[in-house]
Parts: sequence; C-alpha cells; structure tokens
Amino acid sequence: MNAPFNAVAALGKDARQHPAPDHQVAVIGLGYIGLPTAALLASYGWSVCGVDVSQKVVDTVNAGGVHIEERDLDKLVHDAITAQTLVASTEVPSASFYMIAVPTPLGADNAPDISYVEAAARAIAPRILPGACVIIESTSPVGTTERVATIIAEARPDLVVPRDGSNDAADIALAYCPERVLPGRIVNELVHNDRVIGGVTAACAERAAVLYTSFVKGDCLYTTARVAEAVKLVENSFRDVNIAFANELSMIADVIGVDVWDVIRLANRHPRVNILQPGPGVGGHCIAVDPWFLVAGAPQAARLVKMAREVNDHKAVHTENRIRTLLDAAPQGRVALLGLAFKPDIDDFRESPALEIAEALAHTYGNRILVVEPFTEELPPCLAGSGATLVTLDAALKAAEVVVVLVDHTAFKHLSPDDLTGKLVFDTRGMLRR
Ligand code: SAJ
Repeated sequence: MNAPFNAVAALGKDARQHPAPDHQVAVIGLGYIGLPTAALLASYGWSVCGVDVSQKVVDTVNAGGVHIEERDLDKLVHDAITAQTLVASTEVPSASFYMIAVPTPLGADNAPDISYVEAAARAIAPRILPGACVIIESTSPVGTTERVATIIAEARPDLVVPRDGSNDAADIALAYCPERVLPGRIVNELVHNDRVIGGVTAACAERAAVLYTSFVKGDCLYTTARVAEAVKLVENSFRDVNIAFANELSMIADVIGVDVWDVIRLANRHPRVNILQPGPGVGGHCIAVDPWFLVAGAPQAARLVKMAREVNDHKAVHTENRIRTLLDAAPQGRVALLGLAFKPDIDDFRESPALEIAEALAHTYGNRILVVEPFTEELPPCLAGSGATLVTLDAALKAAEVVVVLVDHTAFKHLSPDDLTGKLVFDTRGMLRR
C-alpha cells in the first residue's frame, strides 16, 4: 500500500459508476472546501446533506445562495439546491459517506487545534451505520485520523472500527484525503487535481475511492492515512519555504543594493532555478498555518520549516517598517495602500499580511491611510474607527503622496510608473515591473 497507484485501475470499472440514488453524503463544514465539494458531489448525482453549526450558513445555502466568494460556486450551489440533490442542515444525518471539512486553526504557541475535527467525529458517531465511510479532508497534524478512530470506537463499542496497520475486517471505513485546491480555482481543481487517498487500512482507501473516483478526473493515489496527513503538510511547507527564500532575497537585495526583481528574473533563466516572487509576507489560512503542524510534530527536526515561517512573518514587519520610513519622509502626506486581500483577485482577508500592515499603520497614522480594495465595500472591522478610509483607486492616486502596492489585483495592473510620477512608490509585489 505504500507505493501510490491509480485507484480506478485498482477498483475496476465499477469505481466510475454513479452511486445509487439513495447513496447519501454528509459533508460536515460548509466553508471554503466543504461547500464547493458538497455542491460538486450533488452535481455528480450524489444526494448530499451539507452540515454546518451556523444556522445562518444553513439558511443561506438552503435558499440557493453562498456565503463565500468563489468562482463558479454560486451557480453550482443554486443548481444543486434547485435540483434537490443538496440540502443543508445543522444536524448530522445517517449517510453512506461522511466528509469532514471543518477548520483546524492554530492554537496557543502555534500548536494545531483539532477540536473541530474531534467535535465532528463526536457528532457523526451516534448516527453512523455499518458500511459507512468517514473521510477527513481538513488539514490535520499526523495522527488525527487515528484520533477520530478512537473517538468513534469509544462512542460506539457496538462497531468494529478500523485500526492503523490492522487487517481485521471492520464495520466502517476511515480515510484521510487532503483537499489541495487553490482559492480562486476551487471548483476546477476539485475535479482536475490528483487526489491522495490515505486509508487506515487498504480496504478503507478502496471504500473512500468510490466517492472520489465518481468526480475526480485527475489520478486517485492510494496510501496510508498517516502518509496522506503528512503529504498535505509537506506540500504547503514546500511552498512556504520557497516563498521564504524569495522574501529573504528581497531583504538581502535592500541591504546590498540590487534590484530583487531583476536578480530573480535573470536567475530563473538558469534551467534548474525557479525562484518564486517576494511579497509583503505570506497569508491565507493554509500556507501561513500548516507548516506549524509539521513543526509541532517534530520540533527538533523541523528547523528549516520553522525558519521559513519566521522569515515570512518577518517580511510583513519589514514591509510595515519601510512604509513607516516613507511616511516619515512625507510628513502630513497620505499613503494609498493598494489591496488588503491575502493574494490577488480574491475577497479573502484571512491571515492577510496586507491587512495586518494596514492595521498597524492605521494605529499610528489614522486618517493619513487611504485603502483601495475592490473586493470589499467596507473596511474590515480591525480598521473601522481607525481614521483610515476606503476610497477608489482614482481618489487615492489624487490624494496620496505615497503609494504602496500590497496586492497585485488585476484592477491595479493597468497602473504604470508614469501614473505615479512625483509620488514615493513602494511596490511589494513587483507589479509595476511587469
Ligand atoms: N505568495 C507569494 N509569492 C509567491 C506565491 C505566493 O508571496 O510566489 C503568497 C501569496 O500572496 C499568499 C500566500 O503566498 O499570501 C499563499 O498563496 P498561494 O497562492 O501560494 O496558496 P494558497 O494559500 O491560496 O493555497 C495553498 C495551495 N498550496 C500549494 O500551492 C502547495 C493550495 O493548493 C492548497 O489547497 C491550499 O494552500 C490549502 O488549502 O491548503
């Protein structure tokens, strides 16, 4: 089971058949991953119940609406609700498949908090019937699937729950299958990305694959639950380490007096060099968080992963300090901060370095801060009452002496250095160079 192989080949032609109409999937957690997955499964013929603790989310979805911005999601949800293949509820139903897609935030001291996964397991346990399969998609520290097995086994002594490494027949299946989709491309990547299916036993992986092979056009790769848990953390740590290298280069370049964008562009012409892009820091609820799960699992060994997190966090502080220097060089001048989102062309401000920088600056400079963010109609709560104002790009460019590009939204990309003549400009994304 250690060598990945194509699940479809392993399962034979039956794996691609659509499920019987009574095959129900319960998706626990209707967030950025759970809601698109629930609606997509519904569009592939499954009868889906999306479960969320928030009555507001449940009501929104049942009315055919969405509470998050994601390309193609509104139509997918609307169509599934209209076709009655998707329903939302605050109660966990009995189902053939349970998919857990709840948050796993960072707790104190950057330790993983899996309490929502544990709560989902406790909610599923009383409802689960023999033959059902529980799949965890939430990004989780290694060992979480085993923890879920223990919770269900303790709550349901009448069931034989599968155990890691055991070949004994079990009454239910349990697997870890990480989500790997990019915000902004979730619906597309849910279908086209390869999937890693980690079973607590080989039989568990095969059972979970029945769900994934019904809608995934990429390859479905089998492994163990522990390996699958590690794979997810490693993917995001890989990206974090590589972005940290780019961010560190940008700070080195400031010291040694070279243009980091030129250095990266030319270094990347080497056939085996592919440096990522510096920015104001790393944001989002994944790459800025998940590497800490790896560090928590092996604190002495994970030195580079930890250092990368620290470098990327420090880049936001470095960026803030550079803007302070610019503002101090233009006393009474105003600064236009372009973008608050954690990356271009999304409305997601979670863990956003741009937002953290804006908040810190607003505390000091108040009404000298002009924010331009096409993906919101009002300032986020952390900026409300600070004196900072949300303005259009045109208004900001008229009023500001200092212009800082924090996010390279498409709506800003028409700007050229000529539009900013006479202003102090700090382009954290290299947008004006492209
Ligand atoms: N960033 C840079 N420079 C770069 C690339 C990104 O500064 O060259 C910054 C972005 O601005 C952003 C942060 O990194 O602040 C993360 O953005 P991202 O686009 O790299 O990744 P996410 O967080 O949107 O999605 C990641 C993806 N993981 C990988 O690419 C390995 C996605 O596939 C995962 O499903 C997702 O995390 C997740 O849910 O874990």
